[in-house]
Amino acid sequence: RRVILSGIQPTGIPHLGNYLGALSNWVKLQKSAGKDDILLFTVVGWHALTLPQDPSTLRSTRDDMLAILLAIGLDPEQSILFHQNHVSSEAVQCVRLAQRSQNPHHMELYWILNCLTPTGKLRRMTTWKSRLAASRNANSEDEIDESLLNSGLLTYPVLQAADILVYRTTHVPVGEDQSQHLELTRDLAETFNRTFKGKTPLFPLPISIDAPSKRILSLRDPTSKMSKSSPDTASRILFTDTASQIKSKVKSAVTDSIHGISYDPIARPGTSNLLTILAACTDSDAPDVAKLYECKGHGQLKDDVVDAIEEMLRGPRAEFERIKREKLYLDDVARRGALKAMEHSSATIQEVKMCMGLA
Ligand code: AQP
Repeated sequence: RRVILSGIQPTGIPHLGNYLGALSNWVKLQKSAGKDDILLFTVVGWHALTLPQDPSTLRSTRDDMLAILLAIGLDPEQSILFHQNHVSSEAVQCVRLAQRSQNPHHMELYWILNCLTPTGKLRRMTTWKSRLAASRNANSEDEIDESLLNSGLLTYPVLQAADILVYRTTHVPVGEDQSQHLELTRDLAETFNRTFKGKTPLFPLPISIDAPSKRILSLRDPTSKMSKSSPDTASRILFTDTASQIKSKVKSAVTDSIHGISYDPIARPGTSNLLTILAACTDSDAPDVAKLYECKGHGQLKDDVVDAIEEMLRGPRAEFERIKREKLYLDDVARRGALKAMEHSSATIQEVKMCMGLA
């Protein structure tokens, strides 16, 4: 039986990169899941706190993110949809009523795993190194000053490991950018199993489900990825963008002045990014799409990219607008999801505590 888990931070409305690189794969996984598979998709509010968040914005973005998961076709009857932080607070209230144990599961396991993680290993994470580099650029000093960064940024890969292991997840759909974190998760699972020997190893070593890697780049700076937190709003297409917003952002996307269209991510990152987007929207391969445009110009390519994105997003966008007004329904989905998730995580936490002498 496969236990599959993935999550998204409620740090803003998801963009085309989140959709093509992650969310659309979750829907495919749901469609192809066997009847014994357990699928868990979570809005990871704890992770969002590694960067400053405005509380009222965070509250509404968390709701929006759940509405988006429903709007794209994730079905709460087939997949467990939940807020990561509910498994440690709101759901506890329900569980208390049901006279079941109360456990802040993700956070408890996070602390336990933190205590098994050498800090040197976390400092070698490429995500940490790029945060350090970004902080150095922002301060334009040669010395890298770690003291400017909060410790959550250093240790959040351990929280990801806890998210995965607390459900004894066996398969994780991750992109290339997350493979180092999954490796850490496997190391921690192995360390735990070795250190606290039970009759059988407590944690499976989760493997990645190869999600076809569709890294979508910024429309303004195609050397960096499209991101929710980039200050330049024209750099990303949001899930909620209207047809005219999509058009103006794609039309102003940075490309190059080379004649004709070809797929060459190194020499032509902007043009190749548009081809990647067009290919992903139409379920084809970017190099194949490029051949169709060999003799065409950037104007034609951009027009077709605009049409393909609008065609793909129109339905889910309308569905999101409808679902987001149904606050009671959203709360109910979140509550039921958290309870179902806790059924799995509470058994893990109890066994972990038994193994460690904490029960
Ligand atoms: N540009 C991208 N192309 C393809 N996939 C992407 N993902 C993110 N950006 C791209 C994938 O989306 C999933 C959820 O991401 P997340 O919100 O949990 O965190 P993130 O990777 O940090 O995404 P953002 O948009 O860059 O958010 P901020 O700016 O808040 O940090 C992940 O599977 C991720 O790989």
